[in-house]
Amino acid sequence: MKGVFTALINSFDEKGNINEQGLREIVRYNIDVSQVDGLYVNGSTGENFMLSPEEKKKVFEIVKDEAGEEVELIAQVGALNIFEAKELAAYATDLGYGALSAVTPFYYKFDFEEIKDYYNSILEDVDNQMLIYSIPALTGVNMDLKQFGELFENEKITGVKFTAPDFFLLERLRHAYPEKLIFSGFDEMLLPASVLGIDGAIGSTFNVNGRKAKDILKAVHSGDLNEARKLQKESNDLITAILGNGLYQTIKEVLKDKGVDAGYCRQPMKKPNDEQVSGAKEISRTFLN
Ligand code: NGF
Repeated sequence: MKGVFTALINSFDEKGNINEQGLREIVRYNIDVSQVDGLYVNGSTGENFMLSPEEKKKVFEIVKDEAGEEVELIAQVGALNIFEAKELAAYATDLGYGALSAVTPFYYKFDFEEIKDYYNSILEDVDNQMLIYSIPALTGVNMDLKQFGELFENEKITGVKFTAPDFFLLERLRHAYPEKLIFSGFDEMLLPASVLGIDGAIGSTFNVNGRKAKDILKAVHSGDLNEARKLQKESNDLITAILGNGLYQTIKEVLKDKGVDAGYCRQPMKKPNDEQVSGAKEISRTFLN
């Protein structure tokens, strides 16, 4: 469980139904072309929070069936309905997912005891490891070093997907918990995070830019910071262009330009307009040739 993991994009048809063939093609592209080390399935990028429990299970099944043992798989099972989260955790574990992850519970202002109870409950009947999915910008849940430490007391919680620009906390976590896995979640900050000793990264743009992300990690590990800076700058030119054109829509349109049936986003996310489609084609040909 180390290295570059793609936060897997999903494929929906015109009507918003899961496009199985498209999802399989996305998995293949990530393994064969982006050459990532693993896939993070049903995360934010997979439009998880707009799927029904049955659809989430279907996505877990399709991805496992297509990827087999070729790469590591992490199943994001977090849900506000604790029974759903537990059911998904058992389901993904039975399918052979090597790790679970669960977003911190959001919307209601849960206190820390409630958050801790959520993780311990998801894990009580399941024989698998768990990465906490911390993304304060989207959940509003900010945990401090001590609180992470309390969650880590559960031995099944083996790490965190840390999607925050707080490098002070990241360094403190690395120092305090050298045995836990830390994955960074912002692709544009991969270089500074890797200098601080993360074990890997999980990100949306790796669907199309996974090889360069791996090269950034390699450059940092070999001590070649000039090369790492050059690669991060190139990646950030791409990420700036993607964010400016609509994040998920653009990743899907870039994949389509590469011959992958990445489909559309699900409502209420919009379909891309003509300008976004041509913008994505230009991004694909300018940055990803
Ligand atoms: O899309 C977001 C929203 N963040 C992703 C990633 O952290 C999400 C990040 O790659 C994720 O891992 C998941 O799908 O569960 C950004 O898209 C990227 O750094 C561009 O800003 O914050």
